[in-house]
Amino acid sequence: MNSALAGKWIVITGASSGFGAAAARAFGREGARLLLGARRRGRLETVAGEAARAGAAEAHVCALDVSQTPSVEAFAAWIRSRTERVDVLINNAGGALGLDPVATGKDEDWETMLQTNVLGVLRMTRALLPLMISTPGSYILNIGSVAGHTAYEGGAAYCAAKAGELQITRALRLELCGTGVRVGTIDPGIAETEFSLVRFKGDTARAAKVYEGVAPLKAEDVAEALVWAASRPPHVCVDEMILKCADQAAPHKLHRRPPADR
Ligand code: NDP
Ligand code: 8X3
Repeated sequence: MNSALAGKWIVITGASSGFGAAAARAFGREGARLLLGARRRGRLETVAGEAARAGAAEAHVCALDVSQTPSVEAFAAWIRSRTERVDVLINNAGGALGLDPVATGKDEDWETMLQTNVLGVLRMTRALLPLMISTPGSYILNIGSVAGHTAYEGGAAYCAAKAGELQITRALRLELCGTGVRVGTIDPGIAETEFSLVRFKGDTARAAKVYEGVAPLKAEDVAEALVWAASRPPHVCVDEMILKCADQAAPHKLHRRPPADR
């Protein structure tokens, strides 16, 4: 157990699957207190149980839709009813919808991507900032993506959203310098979670093809990076971290093993 995180209050958005769920289990192993949000409450309860069994001091869940301001405000009120401090906020909720070129892109996909990945981060941060400014050494950790650094075909809205997340992180870092609140972004490359299943709207075969022949990041790899960043001493801020699997040198440069070598 890393005593730096024992008993700390950790808020994780999008904790019902993927990176968020793995982070809940990983911070649980450190003995932290967890406040978990996402839309699928049943899945959240399962994750909270796993985190508690892993060693979390406390693990609580609340339904949250980061694309809706009233939902974010209600989530923040629920947090304030449980604690006067937030040590770490992990803005992880988000994802991609579709891989259409701009010419055939759909309004509803673009709107959802910008609502969750961009406005969700702004709303959640605004709602919890008072609790973080009053907590010495607190840390806002956003989940970006290599897509925020490098564009790819079919990714215009998602890449724009993650580039937006990166610039929000940078602006906040400047705004909060001197308050003691740290701000950083962890930007992963290809990782096997429900991300592609969501992007391709339940098409399991298309989602599986994304990872064919590569050894992608696991959700646990990203969770370990979050735990490492969050457990640095208060004078250290991990501003920006890009994390890719060895098989991915750039979004387009993926080493795929031939079937015989898998
Ligand atoms: P998952 O689809 O497994 O997890 C996404 C999480 O976000 C779920 O818990 C989902 O919960 C939650 N979520 C989505 N929309 C909302 C919403 N409106 N309000 C609240 N919660 C929401 O994918 P990942 O774990 O991979 O994705 C996590 C983050 O990592 C995302 O921001 C994604 O863009 C980013 N990312 C993913 C990469 C990858 O290759 N997997 C690489 C780089 C970044 P629910 O549906 O229950 O609301
Ligand atoms: C997810 C990684 O490369 O599919 O953010 O956009 S990628």
